[in-house]
Amino acid sequence: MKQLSLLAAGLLFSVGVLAGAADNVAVQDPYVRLAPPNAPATGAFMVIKNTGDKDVKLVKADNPASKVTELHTHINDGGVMKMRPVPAIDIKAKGEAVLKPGGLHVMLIDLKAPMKEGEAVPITLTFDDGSSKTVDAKVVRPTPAPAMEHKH
Ligand SMILES: [Cu+2]
Repeated sequence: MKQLSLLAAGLLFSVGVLAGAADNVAVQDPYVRLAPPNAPATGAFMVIKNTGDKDVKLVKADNPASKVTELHTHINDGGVMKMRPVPAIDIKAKGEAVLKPGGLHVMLIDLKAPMKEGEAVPITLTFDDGSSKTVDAKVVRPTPAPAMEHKH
């Protein structure tokens, strides 16, 4: 009986270790930008909140809709916005990382099939302790930028 409860405790412990950082991470409003027809790539955006007291790094993203998935950011290179892969995205303890157009994003490269508005793409996020979380990102048609207001 004693051995059994020790075994049970051991199992509980390993489950806790496996869950890890992902347990303290909440993802809000994940979405994928609907790519124009025949576009080879698109971006996924979301807010990743870390409710734990340890900093977490997002080190990898994966999804079944594209052949390659990368973590990207935008940099201003002499006035031109360019995308660059980043090795990780930091989510500070009790903080959040905002993935949004023009900033950090998950890049879906080499799409296997055209996406449809409203369908969900499961995106698996892997953190630096090896734990992971999968979120369903809805495919959303990008809203056109608001028209500039002219004042005279
Ligand atoms: Cu990108």
